[in-house]
Amino acid sequence: MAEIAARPFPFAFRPETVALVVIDMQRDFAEPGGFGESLGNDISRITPIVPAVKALIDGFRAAGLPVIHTMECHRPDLSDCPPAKRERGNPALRIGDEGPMGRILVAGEPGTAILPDLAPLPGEIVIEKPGKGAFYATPLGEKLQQLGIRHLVFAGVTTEVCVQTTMREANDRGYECLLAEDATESYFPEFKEATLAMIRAQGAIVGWTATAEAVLEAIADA
Ligand code: TIU
Repeated sequence: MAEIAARPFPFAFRPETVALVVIDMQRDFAEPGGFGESLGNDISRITPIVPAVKALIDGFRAAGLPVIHTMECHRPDLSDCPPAKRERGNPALRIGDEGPMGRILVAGEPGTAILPDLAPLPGEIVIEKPGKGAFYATPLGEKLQQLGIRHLVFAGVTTEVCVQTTMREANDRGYECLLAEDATESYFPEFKEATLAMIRAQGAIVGWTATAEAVLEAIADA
């Protein structure tokens, strides 16, 4: 077993059963005129994590380990978008509305694309997801089973929404989950800190947290 220096205690994993899951590093959450800004958020908080996310992606690729990308988006006819999700709150632009980067959170539009520095390589798994969790209404579970994956390292945005939801889904499905602390971000710094704390509380009730550097050291040694 290899080990990542993590909190609340070291994260043991087998190199042949670990994958990186990069959650929703899309223009819609990081650039002006996208979904994140339409909800009233300070989107400038997101791009500073790109170098750490990129370092993780590069490290997993260099080690020959799977990199899985997710994208929150909906079909053009919005048949997979519950009205409750579209009607929630008082956003400047709703899901499916035409914005400066195309239709908000609609698959195939410029705004839903993954940030260019973090773009998937041909052959990497890309999961389009209609919900906050990446297992709900997607083939992610089957893909992980096919690959024999048991340990998941998470990065991406936002910490307390899509990342935490997916980690909880994964935890309930029996995966050992670790979140890279400096490769995830929230629009609310206090929510990020609270999420990291609640994940590792109670003896890693949801999972572990560690720096991207600690993950990369362990991957390189494994
Ligand atoms: N609003 C917010 O914080 N997040 C989302 O809507 N989606 C993701 O976290 N990807």
